[in-house]
Amino acid sequence: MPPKKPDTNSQKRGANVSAEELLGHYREMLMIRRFEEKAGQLYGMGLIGGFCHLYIGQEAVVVGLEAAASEGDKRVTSYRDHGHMLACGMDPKGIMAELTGREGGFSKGKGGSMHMFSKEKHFYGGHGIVAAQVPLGAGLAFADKYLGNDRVTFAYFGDGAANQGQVYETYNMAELWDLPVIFVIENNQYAMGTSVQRSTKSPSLWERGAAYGIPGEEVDGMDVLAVKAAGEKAVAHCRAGKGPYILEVKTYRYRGHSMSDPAKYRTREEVQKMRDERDPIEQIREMLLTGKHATEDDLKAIDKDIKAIVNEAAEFSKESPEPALEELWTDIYATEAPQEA
Ligand SMILES: Cc1ncc(C[n+]2csc(CCOP(=O)(O)OP(=O)(O)O)c2C)c(N)n1
Ligand SMILES: [Mg+2]
Repeated sequence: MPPKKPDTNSQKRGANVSAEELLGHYREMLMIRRFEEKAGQLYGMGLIGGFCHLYIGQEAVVVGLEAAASEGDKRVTSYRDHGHMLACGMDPKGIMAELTGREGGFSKGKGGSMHMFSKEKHFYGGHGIVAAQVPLGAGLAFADKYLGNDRVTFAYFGDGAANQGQVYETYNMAELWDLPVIFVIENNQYAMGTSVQRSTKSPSLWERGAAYGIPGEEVDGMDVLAVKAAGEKAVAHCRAGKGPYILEVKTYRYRGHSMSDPAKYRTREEVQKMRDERDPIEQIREMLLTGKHATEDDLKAIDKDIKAIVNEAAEFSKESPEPALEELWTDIYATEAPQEA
């Protein structure tokens, strides 16, 4: 189904973009959506335990920014992390198996949805403590500055996290030391059940950087091309040694905060309106079809391929064994078992 009211600005922007690029964004965003839908199903079947925060609706944020990143750039985010991992190229099998707590998962089944890492892909988590990843992101950028390379770190956090004190301590140091870090505020308008309007009287979150001398801007987070363009600008700023940059990306989460969410803080109509009018995947689909870059059948074939990859990941996540009991004593700071009293 095409969006009921196609976004004319983004359609215009898409006119100059190659079919290859549009198809790439389409495929990556659809991969995240199908993966998250499957994760939701596995959770419902009792195969995933603990917390699980889905990224459905926010796909354009991470896909747009990854398109602006280069090999060696780093990323760190919150617990709503599955999309970030898929977009930076981590294997869907390893992510799904971590969700089901299996040996084949990125944290050997011991971290779960919120705590996964990949040194190879420069993905530094996956953090359950709201805003804790923000100073960590500045630390990663500090390491790169110290080493004298031109790497950039993307530190993602939410609108709720943006009210945490440690964010502002980090802004101060990052600007003082000209650290190459892009602070990405994924403003999905809610922190659990609290809307931005209920949590702050200064709702323009990126403007808070001005107090520390950090430039930034607001970005339409439902438009992958707009996100990519803003990401390129921010990356150029950081790589030129000019210090940090803030992107407040306006987005929307379609599902509940976590898997149990009474959803009393917004109406169904509000969610439906966003899906109908602003969906990031539908916008690209529309560009592909109207620009005659792809047919309905081509897009169906892409969906089929993606579903096959996701199903394979789900099978792997069921077949991979649970970690052995001895694994309780590995990958931790203290390695000695507690003594009998
Ligand atoms: C320090 C801390 N306080 C509270 C919580 C509980 N908590 C988990 S998620 C969340 C809301 C965060 O919202 P936001 O930053 O907007 O991110 P989103 O979930 O929308 O991606 C809260 C309060 C926590 N995990 N850590
Ligand atoms: Mg939020």
